[in-house]
Amino acid sequence: MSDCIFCKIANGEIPSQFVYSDDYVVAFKDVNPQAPVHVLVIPREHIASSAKVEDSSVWSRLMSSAAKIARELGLETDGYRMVINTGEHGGQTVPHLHLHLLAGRNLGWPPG
Ligand code: DGP
Repeated sequence: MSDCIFCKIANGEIPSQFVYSDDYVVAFKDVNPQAPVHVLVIPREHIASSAKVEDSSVWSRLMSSAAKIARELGLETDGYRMVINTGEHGGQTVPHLHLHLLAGRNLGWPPG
């Protein structure tokens, strides 16, 4: 989508610190990190939110890429969290499906 900030990051129109990229998925550092490690994993395809996913392969690509990035960043021992905010009550602010990969400190539960 032409006015979507994450589409622009995925296609290189807006610079970002990429940590992973393949034909379907892009991962980059969050501009406003909430933990020492805060990576966003997104599909290249514009999908507005988790509620709009129709093809289950989107999930397998997103989740397996996030787990692979966590392995590559050495996060398995201490652990990490994957979060997908959806809609207003879920705290979603960017309307392009994204998975937050958070690590590097003890993360509180329940979320605020
Ligand atoms: P959410 O609230 O779940 O929709 O998360 C959106 C995240 O996107 C938020 O943590 C900040 C991040 N973000 C927003 N704009 C940009 C940007 O231009 N670049 C990067 N790297 N991250 C962004």
